[in-house]
Amino acid sequence: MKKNIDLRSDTVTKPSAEMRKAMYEAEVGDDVYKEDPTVNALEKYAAELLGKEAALYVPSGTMGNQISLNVLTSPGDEVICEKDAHIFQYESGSPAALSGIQLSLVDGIKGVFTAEQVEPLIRPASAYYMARTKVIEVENTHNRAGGTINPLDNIKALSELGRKYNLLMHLDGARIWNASAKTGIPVAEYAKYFDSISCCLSKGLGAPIGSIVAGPKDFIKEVYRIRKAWGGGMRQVGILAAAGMYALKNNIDRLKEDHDKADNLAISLSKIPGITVDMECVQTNIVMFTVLKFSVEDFLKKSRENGLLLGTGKVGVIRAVTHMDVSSEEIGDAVKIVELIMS
Ligand code: TLP
Repeated sequence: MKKNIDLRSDTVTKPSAEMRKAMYEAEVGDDVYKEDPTVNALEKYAAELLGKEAALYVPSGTMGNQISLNVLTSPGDEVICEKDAHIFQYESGSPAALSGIQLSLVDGIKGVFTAEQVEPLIRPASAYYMARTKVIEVENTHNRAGGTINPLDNIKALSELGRKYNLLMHLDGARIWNASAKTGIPVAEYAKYFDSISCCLSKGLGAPIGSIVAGPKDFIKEVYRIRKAWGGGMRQVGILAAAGMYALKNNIDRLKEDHDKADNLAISLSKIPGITVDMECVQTNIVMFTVLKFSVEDFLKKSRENGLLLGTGKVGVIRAVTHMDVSSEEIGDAVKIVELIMS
């Protein structure tokens, strides 16, 4: 049977033979006692890569974001983020449920909002009857906007504003590696403007699980405490951290290939009558498109019947994500399937 072409997400990648070998050979210990040498090495390596004092391995990007927000805020505080931010759209209402905080949404353009937009949203410190503005959150690359990159100058301006008003900065850098691979700007340069950063090993980097939270030592100490409180203390988890280390050492540079595949896919799809692609948003490994002839559900069903798995973005939008387990040839086949459905 022909294998499906799976473009639902870059999370669908499976560990390669080399990654599995690293996992098999990993030295392990009880990480709750901080005795897992492989986890310790991963955290040290990731902290250095991100230019932060310390880092902690957590099971998922959602946990990384939510623990970070929990540590940075107190109940009743407010976090400013983009209206399509993952923490708002796709994290099960956790800011309210787990930390008692509310989100203030900014209408970004292609996922990017500016300091000028944020400043009027910052609540006056004297207004005791209002939520207290505490954090500005930035997602880079921005998933729901289509993998768009937040320009470094814009991030600098946001962080200057944050400093002016005593706000903290959190980066959802689930795909910061993609931003860095595309712009050539080191991840540490992006991370420099943030107090905390969460970034994923299990998206384009191809590890089966895991994210990294990084920041100052005292912040990470608290992250460690909350991770345990939320049931995220793990034991001989070096077996998984080895995959994360392999991913960081071997799979960052190759992300450019995923970006090229996304470019090719977007260009080909945009030539198919009845399909619209916002080409300006195709900056990394995500392609968002709309179809005229079918509802999203019908289109997804038809593509699945033809061996092509796609996902969704914003309402009415179809999402295709390129990754290491899909070849250029398969991207060509995916285009043929869409042509067939639309003909
Ligand atoms: N994104 C997933 C889905 O949740 C949509 C995907 O397939 O893209 N931040 C960003 C920007 C993300 O895109 C994701 C995952 C996360 C955080 C959460 O990571 P996990 O899935 O590890 O909790």
